[in-house]
Amino acid sequence: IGQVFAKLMSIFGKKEHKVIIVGLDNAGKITILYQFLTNEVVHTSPTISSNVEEIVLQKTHFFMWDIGGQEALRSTWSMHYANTEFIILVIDSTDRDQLLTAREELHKMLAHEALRDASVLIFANKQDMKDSTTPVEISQLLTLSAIEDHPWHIQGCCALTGEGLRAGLQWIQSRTTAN
Ligand code: G3D
Repeated sequence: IGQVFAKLMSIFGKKEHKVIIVGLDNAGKITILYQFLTNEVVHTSPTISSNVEEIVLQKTHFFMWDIGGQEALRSTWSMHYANTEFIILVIDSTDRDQLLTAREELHKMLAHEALRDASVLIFANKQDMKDSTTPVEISQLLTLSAIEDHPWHIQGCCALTGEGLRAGLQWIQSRTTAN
């Protein structure tokens, strides 16, 4: 059993939880989720809505979708906001052009009443690439310091190897025990 998966279970194993995973297309969401789910049977419900995927792992529900560029689909996202404890935003650190879109989407989500109690973990993914932007710089480009009413944390990672994912989950764990 993978270390990342073991960490995930130690955090989410016992109670009902809800986590939203978002990011632009190609950011690395599925790759991260696979690292979370090593060797575990998962149930995916294919049609909650056309663009939202729900992955259920024991009692934790992960809702995942692509942000950006799909105005018509936006209205379906907020259906999944209620009772969300954590939002995981995945950033492709090699794609600076997309950061502005990610920033707008993040701040828009956080302004939503139904997400008022959610904490935000940002994975600055693809740190293995030599042209990747550092987590510190991404934090500035996303204006994370302007987020005052939600706990947030940014973590560099490489979803291909799993590096950094446990550290991110560690922060989530510190939030679940803080609450
Ligand atoms: P998405 O679910 O957000 O759309 P995916 O993104 O998880 O499908 O990943 C998109 C592509 O990025 C994949 O490449 C995947 O292997 C790659 N990728 C994800 N994480 C990393 C990383 O940390 N480093 C590097 N170098 N690549 C990563 P393909 O070629 O399969 O489309």
